[in-house]
Amino acid sequence: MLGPNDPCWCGSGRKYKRCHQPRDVVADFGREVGRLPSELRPVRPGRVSPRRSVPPHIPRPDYALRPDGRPGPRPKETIKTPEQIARMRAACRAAREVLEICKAAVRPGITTDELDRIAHEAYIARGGYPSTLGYCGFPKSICTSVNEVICHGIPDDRPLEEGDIVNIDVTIYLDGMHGDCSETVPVGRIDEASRRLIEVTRACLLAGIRAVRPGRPIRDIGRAICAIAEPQGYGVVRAFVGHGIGESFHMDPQVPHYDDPSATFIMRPGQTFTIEPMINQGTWKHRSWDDGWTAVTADLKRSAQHEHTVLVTEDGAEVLTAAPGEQARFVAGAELGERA
Ligand code: EYL
Ligand code: CO
Repeated sequence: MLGPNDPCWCGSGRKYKRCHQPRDVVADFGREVGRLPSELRPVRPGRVSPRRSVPPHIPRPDYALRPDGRPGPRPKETIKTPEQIARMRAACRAAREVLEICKAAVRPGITTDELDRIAHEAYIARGGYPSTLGYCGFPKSICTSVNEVICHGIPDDRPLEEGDIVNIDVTIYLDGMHGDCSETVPVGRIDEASRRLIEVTRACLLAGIRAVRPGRPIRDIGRAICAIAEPQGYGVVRAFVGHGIGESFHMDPQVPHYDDPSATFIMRPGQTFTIEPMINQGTWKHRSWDDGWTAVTADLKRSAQHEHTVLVTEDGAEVLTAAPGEQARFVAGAELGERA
């Protein structure tokens, strides 16, 4: 428990009483009486339910067989064969199905732990393993990131409230491949600023996908995302990046969502990676909860994220985790009238 004269938790270097304490006192009171609108109340860690089991007939990724949850050596090859791409398509389609099932269950009053249970059963029904379960020790089958939580929120007993926003991040391991996608969705009616945040984040993901083109550096993706977010005053998270994905949950390349001059990796047909911009209403800086997993915005303003797994094609990108009715094939430059 912080005393008034301790340094503030936000890292400003100021005394707590001169910094975030007044706001925290109001927020804690509002939480108790349940009257402050949810956009003014910080999320607090809840109770995490016991680990769910996965039937023995479901094949597991290597890390799920180790006590520390650490993955073994990752493949160096980033270009997938047609046979691997076919298995990626199936895993990504299944991930999308699980995400749609979770989204349909979101309503005021449901706990994020209940969403985790729904997801857990949906993975197993498809013959898949929940990739996050045990990954580096992560305790649950999805990530649920509410309001100012940027990513890696752990499902717990907190009921979702009208006015919240929640990101649900689903990854399945199916037939030897991981497929990864997430969306931030509203809980009931939300305020206009949150609605705009979600919309801008979607535009950022789309801009990132449109920047995928063989022969180009992966830096193009983050540059395109920043060009949408920053002029409108939003912060683009730097600490968490998209990642190559396939037989490994996490492999080369890294996919920054900001304009990173060191992101010189050249995109080639057959590569698969995630694009998963995290966009903040305020600062791009983050803090971590004591649980060691949950990342929140340093100013406690809200954060949204949308994530797809994409395949680099001969002329652009294929979105492997596209929702039903969502555009899946992108030809780079086509919207500019260029030749493919
Ligand atoms: C587990 C491991 C630190 C996730 C993703 C959960 C969290 C924090 C270490 C990637 C890597 C989700 O869904 C993901 N990317 O889109 N690790 C992940 N963990 C974890
Ligand atoms: Co993910």
